[in-house]
Amino acid sequence: MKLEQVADLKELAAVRRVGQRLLADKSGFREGLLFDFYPEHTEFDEPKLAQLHHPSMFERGLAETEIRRAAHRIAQQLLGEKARFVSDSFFFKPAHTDAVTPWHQDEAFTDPSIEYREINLWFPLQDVSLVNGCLQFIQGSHLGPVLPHQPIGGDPTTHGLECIEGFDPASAVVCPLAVGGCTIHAGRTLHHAGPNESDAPRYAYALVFGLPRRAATSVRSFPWHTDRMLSRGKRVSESRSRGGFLPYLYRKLREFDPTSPYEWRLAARRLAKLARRQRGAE
Ligand SMILES: O=C(O)CCC(=O)C(=O)O
Repeated sequence: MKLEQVADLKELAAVRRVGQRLLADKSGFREGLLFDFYPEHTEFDEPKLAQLHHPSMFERGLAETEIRRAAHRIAQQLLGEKARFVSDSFFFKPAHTDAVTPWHQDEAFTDPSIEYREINLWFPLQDVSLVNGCLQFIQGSHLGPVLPHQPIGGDPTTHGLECIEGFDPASAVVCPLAVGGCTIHAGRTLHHAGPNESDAPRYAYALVFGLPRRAATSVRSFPWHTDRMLSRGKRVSESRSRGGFLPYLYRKLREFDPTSPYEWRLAARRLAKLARRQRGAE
């Protein structure tokens, strides 16, 4: 789905400046929240497709934008009154890159035992077209299952996932969009973006909203999560043991919905896992 003219252009320009600054400062790198979809260079100097997850943890002003309020209202119209903010992300694709955003379903990155009922509102921070990598979608894919994925190119050190079968890329719906608009996709919507062949970097700001999580109704396995060797994962654990645990806890508490018994079960499961890890470390 695509909506035109939903966000104020001045505010989007300010959001873009925040994104540029955070990326230039490599904010979130030490915490594992800034990473490249493609294999990383040690210093993160030339990312091909960078994602900064939870930028509003670093720039609190992002939590107070009219864009976020408007996105929340749209999410409530689509999912119901209980829709809550889940996360935000900046995406950065440099100029003249042949790196694509591979075909993927966002749900492929998640825990298969949990049913996520989420939507992603993706705001380009400049006009986007096929030339600089607008999003493309496979119509109706949100109604199907999570399809088989693998780390990009089968390389276990790669953070990005690519869908490897079960769809026809030739049937893609291309979504060029003027700045001010957004596309909306669900957790299982197959999506992709081509290379950025333009002279300017391509920035996007994505906001995810969701209903409280539930137990998946069928037994699923996402084998592409096994045997990964992610530099990001290492940075996450190092940062948590260095004191980054408190911001992590704060974020989790904000996401937590106390009215949902399943969210309590998930919290207990996570605490037990942390305790096991702590005992292992002693
Ligand atoms: O901006 C991009 O190229 C990727 C965006 C994306 O995959 C997402 O927001 O789920």
